[in-house]
Amino acid sequence: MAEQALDVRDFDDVVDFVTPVDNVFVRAHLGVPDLDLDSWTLSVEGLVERPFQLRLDDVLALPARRFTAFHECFGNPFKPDVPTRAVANLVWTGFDLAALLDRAVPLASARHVWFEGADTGAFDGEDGLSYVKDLPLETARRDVFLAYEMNGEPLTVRHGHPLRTVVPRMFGTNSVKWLTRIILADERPDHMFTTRFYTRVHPGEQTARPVRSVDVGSKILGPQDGDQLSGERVELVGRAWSTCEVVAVEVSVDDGPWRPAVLEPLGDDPAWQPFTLDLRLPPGRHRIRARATDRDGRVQPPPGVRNSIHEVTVTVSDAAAGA
Ligand SMILES: Nc1nc2c(c(=O)[nH]1)N[C@H]1C(S)=C(S)[C@@H](COP(=O)(O)O)O[C@H]1N2
Ligand SMILES: [Mo]
Repeated sequence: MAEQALDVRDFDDVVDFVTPVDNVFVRAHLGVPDLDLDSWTLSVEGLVERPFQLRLDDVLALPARRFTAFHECFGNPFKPDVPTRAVANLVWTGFDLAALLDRAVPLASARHVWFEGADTGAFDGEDGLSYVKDLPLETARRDVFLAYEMNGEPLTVRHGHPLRTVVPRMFGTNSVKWLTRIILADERPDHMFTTRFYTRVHPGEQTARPVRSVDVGSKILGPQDGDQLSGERVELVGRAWSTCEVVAVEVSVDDGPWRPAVLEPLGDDPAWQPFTLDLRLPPGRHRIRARATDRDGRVQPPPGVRNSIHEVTVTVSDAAAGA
């Protein structure tokens, strides 16, 4: 039951720089809520001098900004080491959380910001849950964005209508959909999605940390796994992303040497970076792998880890011989 609710819809990868809304993965652990927009409010409460509530019109009237950011799911919380490679790149419109914090005026005792969505239900045997995430106050002030549009259109119901958080360069689990409450507190919430799931122990560490900053990653979007190709000349196309700029993507065919792909530099926005490489593949089956390295020196690891090197297997038909 709970696992069913994880993937509400399959998605097909496309090579577009901005992922069309219909091709974006959907995650809803408690199901998709049915909201009444007339009564919807966003409240800012807890350890603040001036708690307040906003209606949708108030939200839409705030000064807006827009940017492009990649959006990546951490993966199945029950299988944190298994790659799911659910990633998209989206244009978000909205405003910074900082504007709301300035208006509410956090008390000196406020250390954490909790974000709660309107969806409620059961997960992993516990009923009556809501979806809650949290960030340290300073991180939230710097990084959290509140979005009401995806790709220039109002958020669809599945993607969090009318308002969600977006936290660029953090895993999608931190971006709370159907947002209704922002709570300032002096401690972290002990909750299904904050301290039980979506935590991990990093190599060389003993204690689990919440799943926040993304790992370095890359994905081959063309050709796709299982493709039958009719020509020997193949343009490999993919995308790479990390918490900082990806400085190299290397490609290996059939266990051959790693060759550098042509990689676009990171622009002003926290978007993903396209890479391409022209390949010549003789007829037969071929395994193509891509491996990204970021400016901090992090490299995509071998299989067994959620962000392991991405590989696809394609077949070039015999008819292509001599083409
Ligand atoms: N309220 C709420 N927000 C949520 C979730 C959820 O189940 N409920 N799932 C999270 C997870 S795990 C991910 S990856 C992203 C997915 O956003 P999307 O469905 O718009 O792609 O939403 C996050 N925000
Ligand atoms: Mo996720």
